[in-house]
Amino acid sequence: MSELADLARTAGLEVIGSDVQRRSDVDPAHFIGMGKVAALRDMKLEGEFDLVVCNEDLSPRQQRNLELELKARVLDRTEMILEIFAQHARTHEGRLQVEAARLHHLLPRLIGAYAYDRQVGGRRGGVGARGGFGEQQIEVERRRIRKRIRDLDREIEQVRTQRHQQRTGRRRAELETAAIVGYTNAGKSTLLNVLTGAGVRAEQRLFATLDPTTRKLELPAGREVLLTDTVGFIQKLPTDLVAAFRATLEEVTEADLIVQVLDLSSASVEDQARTVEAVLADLGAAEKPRVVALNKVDMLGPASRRRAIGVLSERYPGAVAISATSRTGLGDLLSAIDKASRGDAIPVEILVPYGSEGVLAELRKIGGVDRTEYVADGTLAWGWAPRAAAGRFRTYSLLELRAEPHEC
Ligand SMILES: Nc1nc2c(ncn2[C@@H]2O[C@H](COP(=O)(O)OP(=O)(O)OP(=O)(O)O)[C@@H](O)[C@H]2O)c(=O)[nH]1
Ligand SMILES: [Mg+2]
Repeated sequence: MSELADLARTAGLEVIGSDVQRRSDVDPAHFIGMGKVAALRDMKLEGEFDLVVCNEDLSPRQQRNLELELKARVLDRTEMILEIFAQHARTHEGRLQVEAARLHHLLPRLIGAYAYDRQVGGRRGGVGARGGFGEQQIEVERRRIRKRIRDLDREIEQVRTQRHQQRTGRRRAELETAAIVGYTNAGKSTLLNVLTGAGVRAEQRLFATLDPTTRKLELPAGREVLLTDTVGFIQKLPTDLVAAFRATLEEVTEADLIVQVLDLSSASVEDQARTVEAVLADLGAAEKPRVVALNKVDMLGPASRRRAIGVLSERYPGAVAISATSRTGLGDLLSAIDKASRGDAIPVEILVPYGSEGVLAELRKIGGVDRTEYVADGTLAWGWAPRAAAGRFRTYSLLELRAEPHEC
């Protein structure tokens, strides 16, 4: 419920109270029991609130009935999240995805919108506004929305293709890719900024980031990887949203490495970790190599810090405690990223003639150089490269026969 309050505030609402009802069954007509409905109606008559947000998803019928009883807007959790996404979407791609998700959600609710507007007159604009339609208009409106959804789907498909091409372009650069994932507000953008100077907006509110940003990250030995910051996860992530954000979420599914950021200062850090785990599994990315960063350690006292690190390290052995804002633990994190992002590395042993030092610099950038030795013909270097890129060094290789295994 406190997360729902945060969501409401992020959407620009003022939260004046919250309540929980324990029931063995959800009321199919109103979601909450009639006693609760009556109590809310009294509060509404006294002008205490003008909007109700429910932390679960409401059926179109429940939503319509509640709106009629309370003569107030009633939003469910999905709509609250969609509203925030709509407010925060900046890019063309983001806007398309949010609009598609909203329309998918709206379609079965058109009757609800109509009923509410007929009874009390529609409040246009602001959070939760749904247009009011005349009876005969509803079918026309439905058809219009279906067509718009089809157009949006087509445009989103184009965006996906473009993103795919960009990623293929990056692959050609043959750098390994890492995606930063985590619960919303965990500090993902702050981490990208502190590691790469990206200058992405990072702030104390939920879903500050919707659009992915990719930057080059230089690891201690000089190798470069591409690091992408993307949209945060949340419990009960609306399925409409996941489907609509497929283009964006492919940044995660196609990354070589996952950098998972956990907010160690949150009382719900374990729940949040479970949520992230579930979303990663949904995306088919749970088995990718992963580095876990336990962020915001600066906010904990020594004892609670030890306790929290202990609990989470059990679940994520090798997790690195960091503070993105105080810049602590970042060296260890980079080493962990370095180790985990070597992909399918194969040894490279080359002789680089003097004057071709660029080859060595390239090996440092996409793989690594462990040792060099100067000899009469040039520089001997021992290191490694991702298998996909190793071919570039073939001309200089002393390992030609070993690097290309033959099938018998
Ligand atoms: N004290 C402290 N605050 C941090 C740290 N890292 C991030 N924050 C703060 O946490 C808030 C959220 O940070 P963001 O980087 O925007 O988080 P995010 O994961 O990108 O969040 P969304 O994009 O909204 O999902 C900001 O106010 C940051 O300043 C940290 O290590 N310590
Ligand atoms: Mg962010």
